[in-house]
Amino acid sequence: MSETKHSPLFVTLEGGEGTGKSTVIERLSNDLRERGYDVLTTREPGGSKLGEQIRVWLLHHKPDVKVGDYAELLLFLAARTQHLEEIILPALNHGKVVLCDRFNDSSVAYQGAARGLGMEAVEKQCELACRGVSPDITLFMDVDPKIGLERTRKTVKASASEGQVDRIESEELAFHENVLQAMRLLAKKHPERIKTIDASQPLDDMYTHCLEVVLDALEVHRV
Ligand code: Z5A
Repeated sequence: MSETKHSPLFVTLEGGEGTGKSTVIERLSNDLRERGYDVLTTREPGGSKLGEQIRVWLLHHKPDVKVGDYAELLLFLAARTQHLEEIILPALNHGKVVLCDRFNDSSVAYQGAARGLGMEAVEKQCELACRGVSPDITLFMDVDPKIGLERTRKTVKASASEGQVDRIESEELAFHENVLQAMRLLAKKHPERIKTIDASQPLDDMYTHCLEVVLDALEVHRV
């Protein structure tokens, strides 16, 4: 539908491991393209070439390479700044719908809350790194981490090409519970932006809710 004009929309998906973010992004991108939207899908850490290199340092580096908590935050933010400048902002400037798997809320929940660097302090650093750019809408996939981690482990086992569990994923359950509580706090703090999705529902029901939220947001941002 090349004639269709629509405004850019920056959508992020947030939540713990195995909460369905990648699955929802893939389905959303297909459905939105069928409806004539120009869609870019991307992820964090990653997105740009530099970001993908940083992803390896952060998630899959050798066990003898130490990454302190603050270094970890700065690496996520370095990847994000590059991702924003090189990929996300140009796509938005071309009027695309950008669907991004994780963004600032992950840093606030994982590094700010679960690593203990402070949620507000990390929120401020994220604002600086992104020069105030923020998603238009965020789908927060809310489910008990035990369920999410179990789903991920099953997926990894079923996939011959995937490696092992990554460095952050292998943190103990309490860490992932802290992440969930922090994301719930963020959803309360930013109710206009962050929409909570019950990710314990069957996949199709969960997806239907996500699609409704995004279509509503597209309607609100319509040219
Ligand atoms: N991190 C950070 O610390 N700070 C930051 O600033 C940023 C990230 C940006 C990135 O991991 C790690 O980096 C992450 C946070 C940290 N670590 N942790 N933990 P990643 O990119 O490798 O992976 P992920 O983002 O955490 O998620 P994932 O493993 O890719 O899962 P997902 O995308 O949310 O879920 P999925 O792959 O779509 O679904 C998993 C399986 O569950 C799959 O088989 C689905 O079919 C199934 N599924 C999904 N939903 C359902 C429902 N509702 N019912 C039944 N089955 C379902």
